Amino acid sequence: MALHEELSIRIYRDMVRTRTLDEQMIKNARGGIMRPPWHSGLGEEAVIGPVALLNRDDYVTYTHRGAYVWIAKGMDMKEIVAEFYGKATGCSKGKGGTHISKPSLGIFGRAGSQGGHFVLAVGMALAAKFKGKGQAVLSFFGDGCGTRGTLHEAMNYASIHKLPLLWVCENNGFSVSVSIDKCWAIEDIAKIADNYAMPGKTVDGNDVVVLTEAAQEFLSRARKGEGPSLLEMKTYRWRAHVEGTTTRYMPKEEIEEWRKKDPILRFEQVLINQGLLKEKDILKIKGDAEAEVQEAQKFAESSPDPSPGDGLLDLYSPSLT
Ligand SMILES: Cc1ncc(C[n+]2csc(CCOP(=O)(O)OP(=O)(O)O)c2C)c(N)n1
Repeated sequence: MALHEELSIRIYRDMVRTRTLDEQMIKNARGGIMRPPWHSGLGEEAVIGPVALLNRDDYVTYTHRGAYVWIAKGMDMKEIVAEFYGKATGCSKGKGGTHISKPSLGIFGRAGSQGGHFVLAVGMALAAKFKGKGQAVLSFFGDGCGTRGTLHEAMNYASIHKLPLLWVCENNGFSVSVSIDKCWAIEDIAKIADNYAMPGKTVDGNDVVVLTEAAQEFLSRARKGEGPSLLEMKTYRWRAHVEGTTTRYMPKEEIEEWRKKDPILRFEQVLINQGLLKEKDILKIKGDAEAEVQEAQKFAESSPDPSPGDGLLDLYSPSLT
């Protein structure tokens, strides 16, 4: 299954938009005016591909490098930056911080306890199955949090009940400062799919075309009622676990090697070779992304703080849509 033109350009544009936002958020975190921590996903932009395949009413869970998911699923940058600034105009009215949510787009925040979201994804997939409208769940998880026991119960249950779910392991080689070989006894995490009688595949996580094509196949399987699957994308994070912390455990040569595999530059070359993009289109996309991020930044800075009296509002919602 090849990626069609509209999808390819949309993925490329969203990769550029998110990288531009990520770079701005790194500055914001350094500047000390933004209180919540920033977990950069620079180098992991191929995540955009599978998300770009989702419909508005599909559900998605994200790791703490979630900007790629929020943007590709359709969130407005303004409501994201404003949320990080704790402003009343943020997507959770300034009360969510890093736990970005947008229920109308199938984004329900993030489990602070790593691995907590495995079972929440199963709940979403059960809901999707009961509704019977062909919705699917795309659930990202890091290689570190994949070592939690919740993974077992969630994958086992999802497979027994043939839930419409695609697990994507965003394997960037580290759990904070602990390297993958100290967390997993196997080399390819996708191999665990066999234990749950579901298909599993490991792909080059910096090749957005290969990754998206694999996700396309697994998502269509999920939508047909054939059950869950596991896709492992091998990638690397270019920066520290969280801004402001050390990268001493990351060999400099290793970072350089991975920077050469930049998923955006690689995809850009593919699109140029296919005649889908020209140099001037690329400049325009980058310029537009920069303008969009600056507008979001200004919006967040000039937005009002939430009023203290609103602190106890929105604690319970009878409906998530
Ligand atoms: C249950 C639990 N244990 C530990 C932590 C602290 N913690 C936060 S992020 C993280 C590592 C996550 O690594 P990974 O899942 O690989 O995601 P990545 O940071 O590589 O994107 C840990 C151990 C936590 N939040 N919850």
